Amino acid sequence: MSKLKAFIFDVDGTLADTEKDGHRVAFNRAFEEANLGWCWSVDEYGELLSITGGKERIHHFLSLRHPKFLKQQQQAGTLDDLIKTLHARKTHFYAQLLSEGAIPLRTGVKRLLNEMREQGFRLAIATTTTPENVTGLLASTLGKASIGWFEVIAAGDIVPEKKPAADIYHYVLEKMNLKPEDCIAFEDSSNGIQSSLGANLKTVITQNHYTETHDFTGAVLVLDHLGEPDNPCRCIAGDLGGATFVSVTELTKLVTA
Ligand code: XBP
Ligand code: MG
Repeated sequence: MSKLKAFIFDVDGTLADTEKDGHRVAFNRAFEEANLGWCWSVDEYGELLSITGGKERIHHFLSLRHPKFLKQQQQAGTLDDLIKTLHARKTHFYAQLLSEGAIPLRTGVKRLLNEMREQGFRLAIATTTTPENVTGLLASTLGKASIGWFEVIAAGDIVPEKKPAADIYHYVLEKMNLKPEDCIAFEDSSNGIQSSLGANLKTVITQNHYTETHDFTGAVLVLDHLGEPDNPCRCIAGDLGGATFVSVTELTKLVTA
């Protein structure tokens, strides 16, 4: 029988609502600084989120909205450098937002992480975002020491293919020498669950503004958030056994069920 040993967390959209008021704003600041005249609205950014990874997202945007500019840059051999430079500035502006405390953790995240740690569970992160975005978020919300709570922080370009590919979860499982049946993954998006299910991980979804219409077939639980004793979560799919917030007790039942 499998025994629950570890929890693996996505970051963007799962630990915190980073996209609309974080990454999107940082991209726009980088575009403005470079005088490019591009500005991603909340809705347009939602569409662009179908592509994970900031550098990949800029490339996708150019192919959709500025194909001529893209071609010129490709022919001049300057495209990769342009995207790299813009992305580095975007990471700088994102770090600034984090340090100002602009991005809080989602409901229930801090409580649940503390409970998992108190009960001796192993923790890891599997994300598409740049490594310093993860450490910056953890430091600004839970304090610098929280970076050490996670045995593995797998992020960004560390694997050949980003989500929806399963590479990042395979990487974490291998590093921690764990079997998928001994873990639960936490995700928020269709790309995220494709990645975690691709690695055979039981997956709990907490939806957000950008992902509430996504297809979460295969998730063991779909919730609006993790909940708190005084702020009940809504169970959209799966069975939380009558509980109004996610706790280790409920998660253990999901694995042994
Ligand atoms: C997150 C992402 C990230 C961020 C930006 O996807 O797609 O690209 O939007 O991060 P997931 P970078 O939550 O599925 O991991 O700009 O650092 O790439
Ligand atoms: Mg996510």
